[in-house]
Amino acid sequence: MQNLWFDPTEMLIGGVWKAPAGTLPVIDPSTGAEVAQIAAGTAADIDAAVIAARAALDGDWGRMTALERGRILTRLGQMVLERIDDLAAIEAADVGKPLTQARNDAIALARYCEFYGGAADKVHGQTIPYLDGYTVYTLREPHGVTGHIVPWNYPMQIIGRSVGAALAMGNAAVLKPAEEACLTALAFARLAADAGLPPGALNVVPGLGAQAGAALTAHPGVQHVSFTGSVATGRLVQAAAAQNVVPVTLELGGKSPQVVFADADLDAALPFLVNAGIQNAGQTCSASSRILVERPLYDALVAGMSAAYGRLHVGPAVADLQVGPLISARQKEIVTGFIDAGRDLPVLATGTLADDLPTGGHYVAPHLLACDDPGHKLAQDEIFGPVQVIIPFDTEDQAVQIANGTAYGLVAAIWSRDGGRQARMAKRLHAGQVFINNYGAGGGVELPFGGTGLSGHGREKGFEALYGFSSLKTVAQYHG
Ligand code: TXE
Repeated sequence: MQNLWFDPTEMLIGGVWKAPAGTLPVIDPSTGAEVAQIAAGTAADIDAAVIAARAALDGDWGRMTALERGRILTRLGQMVLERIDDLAAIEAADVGKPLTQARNDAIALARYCEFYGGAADKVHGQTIPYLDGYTVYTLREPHGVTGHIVPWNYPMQIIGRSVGAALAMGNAAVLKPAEEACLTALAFARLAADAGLPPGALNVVPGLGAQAGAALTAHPGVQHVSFTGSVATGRLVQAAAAQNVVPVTLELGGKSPQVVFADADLDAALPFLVNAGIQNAGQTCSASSRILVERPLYDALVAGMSAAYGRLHVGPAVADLQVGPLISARQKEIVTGFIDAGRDLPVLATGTLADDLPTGGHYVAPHLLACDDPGHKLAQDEIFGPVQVIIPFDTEDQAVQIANGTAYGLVAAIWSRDGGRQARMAKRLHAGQVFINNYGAGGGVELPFGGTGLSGHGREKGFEALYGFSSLKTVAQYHG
């Protein structure tokens, strides 16, 4: 790969770039070709990283004021902005993301650094009126060493929201990126050092989940674990952290519905209905894979979404079409397995695979399916690919029942012109974020994000994340 300002095979531990004992291949999902090698970090590397993080807390990093931490993050955001095109090209080759979408991720990473840079010195404690002779106040303190397990679907955004908030609060971070997506994590760490982040404040150990990941979540020197990924791995992470009795933030994906009522502005809704299903080839935790539509609007909505699907083209990341490849052969197998399991559902429309696709790439055409049965596997399970089902409903109560009728609860949207209905639905839907007449609100870094049910617990993004990455101390001073 060209234009790298770091050695992809190295790990960052305590400010030193170290060669690993072994490496893993980096496969370009657009072609199937090996484009680099990354470290296969071990439990010993994780141990060294945790020790280095603790040393940073006991050293320069731990002594820095909130203002100084904020300045470093703000500077880092600026440096990310200056490297947007390089970061986008690296991400496109590493995870197969179409260039425009990869670029948007780099912009979001910069935005997280700016937001948390600005917020670092704005997290205040309280004074609490109490008994005569006492002064009582609260302090927000860092947890200490924070472990960050990041997936491959939005590496830059998830690093920004998790590591950015942790550093702003004065924690020292150990980051284990996904084995399929380590390059932008390393690129970011290199920029962070150049921005003035002291050695050990951010450590990056690439490696396999079952090895480096498991070692990090079980390490007794880690005081907080932040995990984004599958439900199955989330359970393991929470169980491992429980042994050390440390807090965990879990963001585990979803089966997010958009509920479209007959009075909705369909033309305004259509781009959101489709894009929320196919962005990043559907490999998005907050993807909207269920479209619920009130029956009188069913035919018009199906016609509109089908026409939009007809305009979707799938190709390599560098072709920058609407849809790129899936991350891996394994993910393609999972998604095509779901499409097979939906053989009983009418296919309303599909996207188009570009001509002359590289044979080693992991391409799947987007599928739009009709589904009368809200209990169907495709209407219940997270697919994590470009597949959406349309489910009709007749009443508001039924819409709520279907929308809330999965084990997940990450995001939901309501499309209606009726203000009363908007407010009722927003209260009744099980989700960490509800959007009214939009979906995603542009992904704002300011907006607290997280789930209920199998979608996980804890909140990231916004100021809420700063509370999550800190511990509250109450000080009661008796002075008579
Ligand atoms: O996830 P894993 P996978 C869902 C999505 C997808 C499925 C499988 O449905 O099809 O999960 O993806 C690390 N201890 N999501 O297998 O295993 C791993 O190295 C500690 C939704 O990639 O959860 C990687 O860094 N860590 C999701 C991270 O966990 C471990 C995003 C995620 O991998 C570990 C990704 C262990 N024992 C997948 N095993 C979302 N919420 O957006 C693995 N890891």
